Amino acid sequence: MADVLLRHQDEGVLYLTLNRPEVLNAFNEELLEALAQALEDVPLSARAVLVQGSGRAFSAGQDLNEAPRSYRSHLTHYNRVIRALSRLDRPVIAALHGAVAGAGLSLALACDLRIASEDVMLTTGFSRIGLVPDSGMSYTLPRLVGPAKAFELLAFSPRLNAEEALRLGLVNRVVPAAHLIAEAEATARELAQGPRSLGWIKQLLQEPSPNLESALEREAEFQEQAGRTEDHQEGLRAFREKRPPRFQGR
Ligand code: T3D
Repeated sequence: MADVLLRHQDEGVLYLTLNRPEVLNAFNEELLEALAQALEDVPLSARAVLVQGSGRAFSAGQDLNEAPRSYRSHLTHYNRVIRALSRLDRPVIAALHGAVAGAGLSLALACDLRIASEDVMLTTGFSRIGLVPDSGMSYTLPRLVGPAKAFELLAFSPRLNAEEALRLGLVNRVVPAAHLIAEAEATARELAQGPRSLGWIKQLLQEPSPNLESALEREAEFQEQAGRTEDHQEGLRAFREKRPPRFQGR
């Protein structure tokens, strides 16, 4: 039987491919466990992660043929994946094509950057089967589109095309289907050559400060750490020498 999650690393990018194409990469326990483990164990040599789906979709969300006995315990698998994504101190890019539904959309929204192909179809999907959003979507979605739009998207579960998703800010960029992988790879490689401070930038945004005062405090704390990195020194040298920086992620 094929692996439900494919992994390979190249040029500092860890590629994770959801691989249950016969069910549009719907999540079962095996896939969630594999994804959680992969995200918890990203090697230090990987300075960016790219998540994608095999076949004709990114992911159709929970495998509806494997409904859980207890939703609360089942969600521990999803929550492990989302926590690992959020805690990872390196950027994660989602390459989206075809259906991105339910928990598949939750996964995408928990990534740091979303690149979509023109054939993408996004839908929250939960209300269509009488459920509430999970895997962090009640947190991530309103932060991207505002609470009123989030309610609309969650209550009616419309199918959004690439143009609508881009307009709402659910995806960063839309590219022709034939260019999706190349574009996502190029972006991931560029991030993999970025400075150590990307991890702190991610942290500042993933866990937003509750008010201006605490934002100022946290920025000062992270800037202190970033200021001590080799990458900061390299950035300063490159500026003086009028050349692009060569960051090592340290
Ligand atoms: O469990 C919990 O803890 C709760 C968590 C819930 C989180 C969620 O993700 S809730 C939302 C779950 N997802 C959905 O409701 C989406 C269900 N799928 C669809 O509505 C449609 O498949 C799509 C709109 C995504 C795509 O439509 P289309 O026409 O392009 O493809 P299709 O023919 O419907 O699907 C192709 C095959 O994939 C098909 O199998 P078959 O007939 O060829 O043998 C279909 O049954 C299968 N498939 C699609 N989605 C799922 C699935 N099988 C299992 N689970 C799925 N989610």
